[in-house]
Parts: sequence; structure tokens; C-alpha cells
Amino acid sequence: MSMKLYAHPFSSYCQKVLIALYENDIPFEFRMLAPGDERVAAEHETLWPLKRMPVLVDEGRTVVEASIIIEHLALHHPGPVRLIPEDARAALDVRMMDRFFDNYIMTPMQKIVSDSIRAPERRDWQGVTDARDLLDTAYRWLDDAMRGRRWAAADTFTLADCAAAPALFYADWTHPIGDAFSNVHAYRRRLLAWPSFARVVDEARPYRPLFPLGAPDRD
Ligand SMILES: N[C@@H](CCC(=O)N[C@@H](CS)C(=O)NCC(=O)O)C(=O)O
Repeated sequence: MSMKLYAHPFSSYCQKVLIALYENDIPFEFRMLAPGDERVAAEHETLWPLKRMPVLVDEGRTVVEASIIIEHLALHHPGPVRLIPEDARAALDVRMMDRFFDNYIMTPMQKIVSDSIRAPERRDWQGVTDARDLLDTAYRWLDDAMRGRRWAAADTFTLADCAAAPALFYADWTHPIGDAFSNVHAYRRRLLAWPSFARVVDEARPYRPLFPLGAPDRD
């Protein structure tokens, strides 16, 4: 039975998993959660009533949460690229940075984007202000953390970089990374040039008109 991924190419958390699949050339069936496709949406909701994507189905097992899906791939479909180091201490560093990107870059970025599609009278001004402050603090912390580093948590590309790539991609569109944070900009450029993420960005290009804040004319 082939693996199925319920996802959309423009979704940041789906991109995180797509990078991992492409890193090891893992075959899968893309169950595209396209707006208006009720059949795939119903399958998705049956599998995961919380209706968040991505969702992976492998040998009848439903796996949710992008980081856990990548952990699942590393365990059940290991390939030449090890996205989670074998050494437990090194793996902890990777998981810590993965949490950083999800909690302090992705989450505030999603808050700002999702607020922008609310009706004006339902907007959360304080929540968005807090999200922007959190992003500024996270960019500052990351700029220090990335000084002298190529990848987020190891000498090689890992789970943490899978998380960082779409997070920094969309965060910079949403709340631009200040010019002073040159290490973060350099890291974002390295991620954009990395083949698996470059492929993900290219595949998502046709969907840019969907970006609620208006996609800038650049990557
Ligand atoms: N913690 C989840 C977050 C997944 C998530 O927020 N996915 C977004 C797309 S990037 C989603 O499903 N949004 C649809 C919705 O909020 O209804 C993960 O790591 O997979």
C-alpha cells in the first residue's frame, strides 16, 4: 500500500513534510486538499477531525503533526539523508530548534495571516501586535544563534531546517526580517537555494495569489 499525504503545496506545514519526503526520494500519493474538492476533504476530516494538514497515512496508520510525520519517515522509511541524528544528544538539539521554528516563527506568522482574513470587526489587534513583537524577538534570537552556522542545529540539513524553510519564507513575507538580522537573511537564502526546498517553492508558485496579505514579487 502506498503512502498518502493529505496536503496542499502552498501550506507551510505541508511544505515542511514535503521537504523531508523529497530529501530521501520517498514515493507517496499526493491527496491534494484543493478548495472545493469535497471528496478529499471528507477523507481528510474522517482521518483527522481537527482538519489540519498535513496528514500522512502509511500502512493504514494515520500520522499527524508535521514533526511527527518526519519522525515517522525517519523510523519507517530511512534513507541516505538522516534528518534526525542518530546521536540522542544531537537529536535533542535538532528537536529544540524544530520547536523554536514552529512555536516562535510559524505560530505568530499564522496568527497575523489568519487575522487578516477575518471580518474587520472580528480582528484581534492585540493578538497581532503580540505576534509581531514575538517575531521581532525570535528574529533577534535566531540571528545570534545562526552566527557562524550553516544549518539550524547540526552540520547537516535536518528536521530543524525542514521547519525553518517554510517558516522563514512566509514570516519574511508577513513581517519582514529586519536588515540588521543578516545571519537570518543569509540562512533564509541558503534554504531557498537548497534543492528540496527550491522544488517545494517552485511547486507552490502557482498558488501565490492565495496568500491573504498579497504575495510580494520575490521569493
Ligand atoms: N501543528 C500542526 C499545524 C498544522 C497547521 O496549522 N496546518 C495549517 C496549514 S499550514 C492548516 O491545516 N490550516 C487549516 C486550518 O487552520 O483550518 C502541524 O505541525 O502539522
